[in-house]
Amino acid sequence: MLTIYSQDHQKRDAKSELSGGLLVAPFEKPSRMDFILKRIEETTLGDIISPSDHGMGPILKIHDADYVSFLETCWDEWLAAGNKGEAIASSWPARRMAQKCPVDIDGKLGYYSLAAETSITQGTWEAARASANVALEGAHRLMDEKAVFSLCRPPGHHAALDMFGGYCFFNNAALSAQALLDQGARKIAILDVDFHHGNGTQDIFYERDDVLFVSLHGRPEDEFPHYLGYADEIGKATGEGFNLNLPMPKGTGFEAWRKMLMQALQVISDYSPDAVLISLGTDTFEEDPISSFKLKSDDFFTYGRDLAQLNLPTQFIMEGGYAIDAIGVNTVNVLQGFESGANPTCQ
Ligand code: FKS
Ligand code: ZN
Repeated sequence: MLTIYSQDHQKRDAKSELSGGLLVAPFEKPSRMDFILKRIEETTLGDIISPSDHGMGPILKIHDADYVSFLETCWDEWLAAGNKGEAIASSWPARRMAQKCPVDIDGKLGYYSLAAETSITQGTWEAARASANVALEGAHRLMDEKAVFSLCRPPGHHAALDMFGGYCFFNNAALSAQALLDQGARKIAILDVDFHHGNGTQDIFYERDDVLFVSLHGRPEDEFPHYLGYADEIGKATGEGFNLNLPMPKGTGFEAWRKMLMQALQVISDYSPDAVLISLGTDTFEEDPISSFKLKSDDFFTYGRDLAQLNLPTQFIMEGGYAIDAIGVNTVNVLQGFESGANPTCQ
């Protein structure tokens, strides 16, 4: 399988994440990519290529222009205001307050974010742009390849039209889905298997029927992003019936998870899309430090093979996964499982 990767992700190297009342070293760190790359090389999964620059056009089809310029200038504005640490939001336009974007950088940070754990730092913009290019290059390559792996970092599925947070800035899966439609696809399915609900992806396509969004995740009663991901969110207007949430309780193991996956695959198959995008987070692993499902390393291979049953052009887009020692094996297991299912003779 072809992998697309840019080392520019390293420019996102935040020092602080607000967690448990402390500023800790971020879980979403550059070395995650090193472990995945090492495993790709060990297993000779296939070539690794760099993306070309797809420009701002595709990004502006998904994200609000003022939000995009906020991301570009945030760090400089934060410094210009005399701040010493990383840019972190600390107030929000909550219920019954005006939903107007302020001029002050503290006000803007809250206006354009959904959570406080994610700081904006020098280099975040460049890394987010590179990650978007990795996704967009994958969409482009899917014209000739049966399957591609966009090794995106920073991740994307929490990012919405005009919001960052949950370590995400641009919604890489949404960018790719839109690019595929613009290349001539009629319908795209996005299957989000990250432990966390892909609130951004859901929100972006909520009123559309040309992108089906299906997500398996920790239920919002228990888990981040807390305020979206319920089973009764089924889409709206033209999009009604094209959003499926499959929330699961803490402690969910592979057997129960796989039953939900089968349901997801049936719905996707009935939709008969031209391609499927997998928002691939491997934070469903039993040892993940911030999640609560119980998948084991072998389970990732098994479900990778299940995904091949769809028999569709497939783009894997990297999202979360924080058990650093196992992230390479778990992630590549999905890809190898997929290949074993796509070519049953080369097991
Ligand atoms: C733990 C609080 C965790 C933030 C969780 C962010 C998850 C990000 C992700 C992505 F794929 F986007 F990277 N709060 N006490 O894994 O969904
Ligand atoms: Zn996650």
